[in-house]
Amino acid sequence: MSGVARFLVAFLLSLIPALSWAQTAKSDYSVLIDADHDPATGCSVALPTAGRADGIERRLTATVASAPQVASLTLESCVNGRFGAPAAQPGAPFPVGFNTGVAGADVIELAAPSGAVAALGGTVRLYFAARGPSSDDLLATVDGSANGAPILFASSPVPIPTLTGWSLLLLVFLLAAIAASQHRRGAAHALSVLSLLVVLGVAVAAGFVLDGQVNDWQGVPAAGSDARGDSAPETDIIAVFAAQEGDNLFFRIDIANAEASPSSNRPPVFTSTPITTASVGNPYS
Ligand SMILES: [Ca+2]
Ligand SMILES: [Ca+2]
Ligand SMILES: [Ca+2]
Repeated sequence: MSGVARFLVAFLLSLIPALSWAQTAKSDYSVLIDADHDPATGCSVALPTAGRADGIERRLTATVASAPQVASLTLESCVNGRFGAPAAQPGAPFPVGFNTGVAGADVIELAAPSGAVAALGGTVRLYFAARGPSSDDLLATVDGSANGAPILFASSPVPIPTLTGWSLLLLVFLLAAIAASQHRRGAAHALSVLSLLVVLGVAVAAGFVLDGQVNDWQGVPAAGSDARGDSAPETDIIAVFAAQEGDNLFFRIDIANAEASPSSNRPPVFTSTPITTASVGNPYS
């Protein structure tokens, strides 16, 4: 082999670690949807260490290939026991929220048309999964325990309109007027007004944006929470959220430290050691 050929081979070999790193450094954050709340129908999703979820009809996945961004958002449907080709969802790329979540967790947001996930008005069971190059986590119940209650999400039978501008101001005015008129009528009325205000709070918080910021989640309680420290930080699920706005479903997965992913801290480094070794003798022999 000539010196030039050896040089080229050594150079190509030196690229292998960087290439393999680039291929394995991404992390997937998924909402696993049991659309008919029946574990006997759909696909099984098994994680290397965190367990498995059965009966999954849809899998919505945010892929973080190079933090701080969600590079792609895809929706897969289970057909005859296998997931079909992933369908790209609009919105990506968009930022991961750093330290904007529960207890300073990082935030991954996801969204999909509700009609593509389940029938409006239906109740679905949700699982949340995080999978990185060497770690994973799964939240299957509201508190992460084996015997905990399932995470159920009931979508509204009719799309919830987003209140903006004058319509929102009008609603505020009407509620204020109702509250004033009911003030002297006792606790029951006060409670009904309070319920209306809670609904208003959700309406005000609406206007979801896939940006890693959580102001749009104001007033939306966590759908589930999981132990911290049961996975590597970049795949450690802390809390999860679900909400409906209009014809879309929005999800949020709080991760202990998504920026701990090697993709955010360690850009590929091309080592020069093999090249030096190959060319030390006589590169022209
Ligand atoms: Ca099912
Ligand atoms: Ca947001
Ligand atoms: Ca966890």
